[in-house]
Amino acid sequence: MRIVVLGAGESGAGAAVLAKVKGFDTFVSDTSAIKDKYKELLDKYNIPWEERKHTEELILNADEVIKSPGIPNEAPIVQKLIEKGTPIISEIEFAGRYTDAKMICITGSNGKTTTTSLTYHIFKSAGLNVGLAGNIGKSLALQVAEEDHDYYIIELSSFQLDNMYDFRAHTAVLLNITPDHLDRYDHDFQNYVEAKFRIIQNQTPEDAFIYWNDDPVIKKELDKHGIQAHSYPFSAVKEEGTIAYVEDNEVKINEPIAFNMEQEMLALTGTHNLYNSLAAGISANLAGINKENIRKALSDFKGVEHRLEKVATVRGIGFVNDSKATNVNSCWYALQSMTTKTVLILGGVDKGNDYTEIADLVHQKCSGLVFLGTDNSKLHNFFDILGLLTADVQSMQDAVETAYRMAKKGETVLLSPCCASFDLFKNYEDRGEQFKNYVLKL
Ligand code: UMA
Ligand code: ADP
Repeated sequence: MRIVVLGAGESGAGAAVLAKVKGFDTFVSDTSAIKDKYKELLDKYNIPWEERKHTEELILNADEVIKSPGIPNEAPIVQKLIEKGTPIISEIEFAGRYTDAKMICITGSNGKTTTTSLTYHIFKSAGLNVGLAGNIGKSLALQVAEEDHDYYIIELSSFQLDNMYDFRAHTAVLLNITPDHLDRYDHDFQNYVEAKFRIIQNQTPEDAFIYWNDDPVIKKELDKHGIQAHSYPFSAVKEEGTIAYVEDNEVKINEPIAFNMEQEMLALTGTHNLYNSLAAGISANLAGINKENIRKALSDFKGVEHRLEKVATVRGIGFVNDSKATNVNSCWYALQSMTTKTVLILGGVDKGNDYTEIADLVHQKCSGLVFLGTDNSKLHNFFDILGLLTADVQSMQDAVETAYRMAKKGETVLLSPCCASFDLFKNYEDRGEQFKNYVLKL
């Protein structure tokens, strides 16, 4: 049987290794130059590959194709495969066939990486044999091929969920659904919602479905989807049906084993991180990890870089890096978690943002705004009416120095841009790194 893998990045290279190890006639094709580290991996396993092209004769004869998540269905080669009726699956679907490990899968529009990392931290700290995989940057397939874990904590993007059919998540976590990636879903939000809900397909009554009870989109969809798994809804406060929440400053999880801890002991702050901590805590509770271990890990987690990351305090002014806030909703949560007056640095490539969502919080919490982008006109049009101190900058060095001058002692400078970074930076990591470097030079 011939398996062709499209794309030779993290996902494709891992899938190819697993296919080869399982004895398939395997071929890898990529339209760009393949990175050296993936070439070396493919060569180590004697897997034939091609780069800078998709040769139809070598691809259309596949019995099954594993498509990397970054390749859209509109790609001509994918269209030809669809016409031919060749099964196209994702790397996660393929890897799921070759492991009996318990799969804890996490999706949502915001909070995936944080919740996945935190869940992994709890399992790892409790001494379980656990792997971290998926959209977080590590292919599941390579780990299934080369390692042997009892549990996998897997971050799933909607792109990965798109080509999943028989895969079963033992624990599925759905954090929230807000518009994102609509360019890949015919600009129809419902298509994106359906992709997210694929996380619960094939679940049985022995499985668990953990979700945020207050998400209007999730609530609306629940009835449609015939939930088979046992449900574990959570929310910030006790509500009808919720099994995890905060009451009297205590985090409580009632099922399957009663768990409680002081809210102020949670390492991650802000309402959004309460949700992430609850979702991770329920997943750990379900795996039978004892209360002491869950409490300890929820309180000593170091956080994930570029997500509300405390950088330093310089002459009484705090600096927080939230460069991963590439949409308005994530900036809303960042501002909401601020406990002091804030100078907000925002701007970049606007994906059709509506800033109305953060207007009240900006008005309440901000003492100044620094617009960081090549074109700040939309920001001026929206925020100037608030009459706050504002400044325009086009480099991170200027942004940090300007915000530092604007902020008073006891205030916080927050980088939470609401926008993608590609106008002035390589990516959000580069933006966050530069922010931290210039803060440390103050
Ligand atoms: N390519 C083709 N033919 C095409 C188009 C692209 O061969 O027609 C090739 C590209 O040249 C490239 C490869 O396909 O070499 C790209 O594959 P990819 O974009 O799927 O990237 P991978 O390195 O395989 O990483 C993917 C995920 N990337 C995306 O979904 C865009 C990684 O998520 C994930 O960690 C990895 O699989 C392992 O599971 C990253 C991501 O940015 C973190 N995700 C998006 C996000 O978080 O917003 C969804
Ligand atoms: P993802 O992997 O889904 O992009 P991250 O954990 O990387 O999510 O967080 C992305 C951004 O969203 C960060 O700026 C973070 O502060 C914010 N965020 C984290 N968790 C949530 C949540 N549960 N709801 C809304 N925003 C969140």
